Amino acid sequence: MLGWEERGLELVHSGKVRELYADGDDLIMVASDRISVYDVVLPTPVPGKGRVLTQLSLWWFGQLGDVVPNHVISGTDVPAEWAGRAIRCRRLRMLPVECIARGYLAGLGLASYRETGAISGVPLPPGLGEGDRLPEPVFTPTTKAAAGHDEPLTFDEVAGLVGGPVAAELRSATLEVYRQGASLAADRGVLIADTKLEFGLLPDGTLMLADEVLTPDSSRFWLASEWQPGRPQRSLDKQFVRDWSSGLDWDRKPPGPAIPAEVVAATQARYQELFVRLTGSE
Ligand code: PZK
Repeated sequence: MLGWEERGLELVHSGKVRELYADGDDLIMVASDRISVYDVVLPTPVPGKGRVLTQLSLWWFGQLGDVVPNHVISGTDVPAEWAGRAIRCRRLRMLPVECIARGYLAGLGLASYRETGAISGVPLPPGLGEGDRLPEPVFTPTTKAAAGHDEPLTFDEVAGLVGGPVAAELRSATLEVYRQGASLAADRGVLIADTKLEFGLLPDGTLMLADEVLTPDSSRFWLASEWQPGRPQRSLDKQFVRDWSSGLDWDRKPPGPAIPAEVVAATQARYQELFVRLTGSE
C-alpha cells in the first residue's frame, strides 16, 4: 500500500491526538487512537477511539448543518489506510479564536468565576457552585496559543482580532451550536457542560464551522443520571483512565504510564456507548 507521502500528501499539522494533511486544495483530518489525560498523551492507544470520534463529529456536522455551514467535503473519500477515522475538508482561513460555549460551571470557567464572579467578561449570578447549570449558556472565547495555555478573551478583544461583525457571528453561531447540540444530547441522557469550536472563513467571507464538533475531546460530556452539582463531575469518556491513573505514583508530567488492558477495554466501551446513545446507531 502507498503511504501518504507517496500519494503526494503533505503533513501540515500534528496535534496531540490528530494529524492534518494537505491533499491538493483540500485538507484531510485524521484522528488517531491516542488518548490524553491531564494534557499528557499516554503510550497506550485506545483502539477505535479515532473512528468513534470521527463518526460522531461527522454525525454532528450533519445535525448542525442548518445552524452554520461546515468544512466537511467527505467522510469517505479518504485514503484507505485512514478509512473511518478521517475527514476530507475545505481549507479555510482559520480565525485565531477558540470559541467556547459553557452551559455548566466546570474547569477554567469555574476557576474564573471563583476569582471574579465572571467568565470572559460576562458576569454570572452569585452563589453558583461546581457543576451547576448556568442560567444561560455563555460565550467564553480564548486565544489559540501555539504553546502554553490559552488565555481568556472578552468579546471586545475578539472583535479587535477579527472585527466586530465576525465576532458577533462567532458568538451567535457558537451559542446556537451549543444550544442545539446540548438540547439533543440531554434528550438522550448526556449533558454537554461546555464545548470548544473552531471557525474559518471562505474567500467570500462565509463563516464555516471547522475542526471537530461536540466530541468528548473538544467538550465535557457528563451522564445526566450521574450529574451531582456541588462536586467535580465524572467525565463520560475518560473517567476509568483518570480513576486508574490517580492511584499511581505519577506526577501528571510526560511520559505518561501505559494503560492496563481492562482500563483500555472499559474506555473503548464508554466511547462506543456514547456514540450509540447520541446517534442511535451502532
Ligand atoms: C486547521 N487546525 C487544527 C486540526 C491537527 C490540527 N478547514 C481548515 N482549514 C484550514 N486549517 C484548518 C482547518 C480545519 N479544521 C485546523 N489547524 C488548521 C488541527 C486537526 C489536526 F493536527
